[in-house]
Amino acid sequence: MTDRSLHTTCAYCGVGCGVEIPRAGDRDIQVSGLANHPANLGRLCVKGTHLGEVLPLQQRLLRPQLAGKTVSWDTALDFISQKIDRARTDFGSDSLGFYLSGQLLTEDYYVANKLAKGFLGTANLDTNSRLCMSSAVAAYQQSLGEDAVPGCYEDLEQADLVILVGSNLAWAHPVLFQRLQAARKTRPQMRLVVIDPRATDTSRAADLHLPLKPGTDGRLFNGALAWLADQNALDAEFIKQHTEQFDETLAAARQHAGSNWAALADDCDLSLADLLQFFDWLKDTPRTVTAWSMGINQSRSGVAKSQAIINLHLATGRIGKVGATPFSITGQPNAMGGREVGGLANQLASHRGFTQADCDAVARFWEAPNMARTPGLKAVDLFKAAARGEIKVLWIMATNPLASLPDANRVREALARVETVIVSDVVTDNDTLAYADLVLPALAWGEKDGTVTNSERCLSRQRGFLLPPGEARPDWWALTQVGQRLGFRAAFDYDSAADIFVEHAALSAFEPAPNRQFNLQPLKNLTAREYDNLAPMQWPFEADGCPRARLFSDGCFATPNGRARFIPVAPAEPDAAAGQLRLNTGRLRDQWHTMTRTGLVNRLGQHRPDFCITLHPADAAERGLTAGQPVRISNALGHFVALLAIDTGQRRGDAFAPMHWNATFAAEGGVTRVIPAIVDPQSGQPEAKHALIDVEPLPVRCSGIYIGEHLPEPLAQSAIWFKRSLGQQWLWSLFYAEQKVTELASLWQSIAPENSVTLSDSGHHWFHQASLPGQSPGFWLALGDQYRPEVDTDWLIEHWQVSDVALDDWLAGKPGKADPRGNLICTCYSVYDRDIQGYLEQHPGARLADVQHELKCSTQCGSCLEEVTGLVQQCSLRSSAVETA
Ligand SMILES: Nc1nc2c(c(=O)[nH]1)N[C@H]1C(S)=C(S)[C@@H](COP(=O)(O)OP(=O)(O)OC[C@H]3O[C@@H](n4cnc5c(=O)[nH]c(N)nc54)[C@H](O)[C@@H]3O)O[C@H]1N2
Ligand SMILES: Nc1nc2c(c(=O)[nH]1)N[C@H]1C(S)=C(S)[C@@H](COP(=O)(O)OP(=O)(O)OC[C@H]3O[C@@H](n4cnc5c(=O)[nH]c(N)nc54)[C@H](O)[C@@H]3O)O[C@H]1N2
Ligand code: SF4
Ligand SMILES: [Mo]
Repeated sequence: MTDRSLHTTCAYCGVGCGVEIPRAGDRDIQVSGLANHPANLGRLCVKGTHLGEVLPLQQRLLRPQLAGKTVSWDTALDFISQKIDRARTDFGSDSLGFYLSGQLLTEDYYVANKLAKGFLGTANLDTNSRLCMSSAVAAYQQSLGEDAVPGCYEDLEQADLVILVGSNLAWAHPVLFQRLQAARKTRPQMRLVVIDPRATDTSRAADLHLPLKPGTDGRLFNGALAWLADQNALDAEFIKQHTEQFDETLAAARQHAGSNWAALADDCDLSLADLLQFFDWLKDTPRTVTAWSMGINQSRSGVAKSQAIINLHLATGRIGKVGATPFSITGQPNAMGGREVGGLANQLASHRGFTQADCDAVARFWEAPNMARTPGLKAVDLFKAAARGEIKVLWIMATNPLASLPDANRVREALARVETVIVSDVVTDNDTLAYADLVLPALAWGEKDGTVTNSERCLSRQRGFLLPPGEARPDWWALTQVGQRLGFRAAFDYDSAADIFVEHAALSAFEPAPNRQFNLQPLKNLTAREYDNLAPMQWPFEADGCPRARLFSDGCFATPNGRARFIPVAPAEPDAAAGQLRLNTGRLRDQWHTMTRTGLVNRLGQHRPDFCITLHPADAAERGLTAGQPVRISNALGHFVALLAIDTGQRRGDAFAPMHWNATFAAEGGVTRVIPAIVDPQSGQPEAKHALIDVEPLPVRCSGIYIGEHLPEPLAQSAIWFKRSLGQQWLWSLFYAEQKVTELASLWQSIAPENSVTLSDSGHHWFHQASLPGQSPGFWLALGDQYRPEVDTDWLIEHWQVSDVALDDWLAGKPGKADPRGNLICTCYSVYDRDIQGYLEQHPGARLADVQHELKCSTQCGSCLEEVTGLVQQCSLRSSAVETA
């Protein structure tokens, strides 16, 4: 650390990369990867690289607001306490609800849990991790005895076979993916298998991609177990010494998968050759890591599928060893910390459940007067109870449920029904904030202080390096103030995050169960200074206090008898689609969830600027759809509108749309409006990846682009719009079903600022008008009678406010030479696909390293490495085809 630099942890994904901040106190910063952080060793992905741009104050929530009016914290906190008090008296403790997030710090989470479960007497406290990790959690608990991820990142580097199931690691956990790719370079014997119904940047890097029928993973893994048993390729000694229930489990797997491998391949819609290749590699590779994520968890049988994966690892003894482990990859920066403090409604702090003994132990430690003794409502059920009017006060913190829970239209009705909705957030605008009675301004990344735990159980500090803006306060602080007002002064008398952390560590070491892995004993006496300087470290700790990278290496599991449990499973599959398409939803490389932060950064919008739904070309053709046109996606629950994209990497019958857009960024909302609230019966995790939908063209008479600060009423009325941040201004894409260009142009003219300049054609097919650069308020408008006005958006964004381009080009919104650069590939160095293709055309035989050297693309954060590699490969294939011909 240089004198003024500061070390912290990235705000985004569960890889948990260390970040170096050059100067404390400065909002305009260029962050870099922390060289000695064990998660990233100096690397950062594109989201991490742009962390500094997410800090501007324009859209920051700065003061508490009650019914839309600014109030003092005192008024706000009194209001909450009175509402909670009244609801408890009139309707009982279970009329209260807390909905938290894996983006809170461990300290925030700990205090919320203590308040609800220990002092208010309700376990109606759940978290968005329910939508994310809860299936893996339940599987670990049942199979291994504790919610404890057995492996570590190094295992992905040391394995000879890495299987990624339902994970788009290249986009969702880019730094981990880079570590994997770097290891493959140095250890060419390593193989990568990717199991995902659609082609992704991750699958394109694989030795074998299994584009299976969605939802058939359980059958595939059961088949693998049965096949390995037939081949006598299981670890009989490990099974005998360290596990139980093997025979029942193998019998169930055989029954589910059958023994006709051709039929199994058919059921999964795979070729028999690919299926057997996968099984063969499994048989021959003791060092196997199976890493899974949302393609497994977000399903009606996410727990059973996770168990089918764990069963396979137990049966081959591939757990707790170097390069051999089942490994669920967590999504959010502190999903793991949340699990450690009991953030789920069916857990108590420190990996405890709701047994009498656990409840008593926690109650004793907290000296809790109103200990909750039964599990509370899981996320989807909590909002269903709210819709029935049973929840009177709901406190939502660091999550945007109206945009991320399934069946958004019902979630909206639920929020409208709750008497008091409190939302703690850091931005002024998101879908959920619109339904808040009371809004509380929280400290954001860079301002807040505490700890997070990443996917490999590594605990690191997020450190504040900026002064709190306005009246924003830590989330934990707001909770403690309410606790104190409700009469629990001593229990919530914390001065700092450090105070809370040591209590959390002490509770983890209090009356520990014999085989429980989670125990922060060595950290329970940290001084404030030691906490401030805490270096990243993995739990659990050896007797001498040294961190341990792998769990269960001695074959002793966290169950009461120390044996791992095989679980017989036959995972249910999603409903069949009769004439409908199946909607798969997930992530893009440069956006984070509901876009409240990444959606404000121009550069992060460049990689995939539009909200698109992707179909196979044949499905699009069958419906008479062409790329770029707006389409209406619907089912009985609701509808949303997106633009059509076409990709042969999409299976026939399947569609994919990103989860990111919502009512804040698109007039007709996002994907969750059509996702049914079907949940896994054990974990309560919603099936977010298999909704059945219809897709039809949206009639469009006229479309437009508008750049400005606000969308003026004549244009907004009756428009279907999507908006994208340009920093101070927004760019709206507009579509109109009824009006013609001339009608809209004349409506607009009635309010157009003076001195605007116009360009239009005599046939009234298009109309462009803009304020001259430097004029205020600035705007730029194009209307046209096709799906998109013919402008080069990237060029326009760069030039609409500068006066050094020809007026006609500027008004036309494209360069005279008509030289659009295509799609942005490398956000760090602004390199477009046409730049790369142009270079490759001029330099036949150029290799990836030449392109990187010349254009610099993929040399900074590396997030685009797969795409650049793909372009180089395409080009060399094309030239060898030409040579062969
Ligand atoms: N850029 C970016 N990164 C993120 C996030 C973000 O918002 N943006 N969010 C973070 C969070 S919280 C999470 S949980 C993680 C999620 O990380 P991932 O789980 O890797 O991401 P997803 O895109 O949700 O889904 C992964 C893949 O599952 C596939 N899939 C769908 N159905 C099936 C199926 O039936 N079987 C199989 N085998 N695969 C299927 C999808 O096609 C998709 O490619 O990402 C984290 N990282
Ligand atoms: N269809 C579909 N739905 C999904 C998924 C999917 O793949 N498909 N994925 C699911 C998954 S895995 C996840 S994790 C969820 C994510 O869904 P959400 O948690 O709803 O998404 P975010 O946009 O991350 O919401 C975080 C909110 O917290 C605010 N915030 C940020 N930092 C702080 C802070 O320090 N304090 C406070 N109080 N607020 C803060 C942000 O501005 C934002 O409004 O979505 C789930 N929903
Ligand atoms: S991989 Fe990217 S988003 Fe995830 S923690 Fe690292 S820098 Fe942040
Ligand atoms: Mo997640």
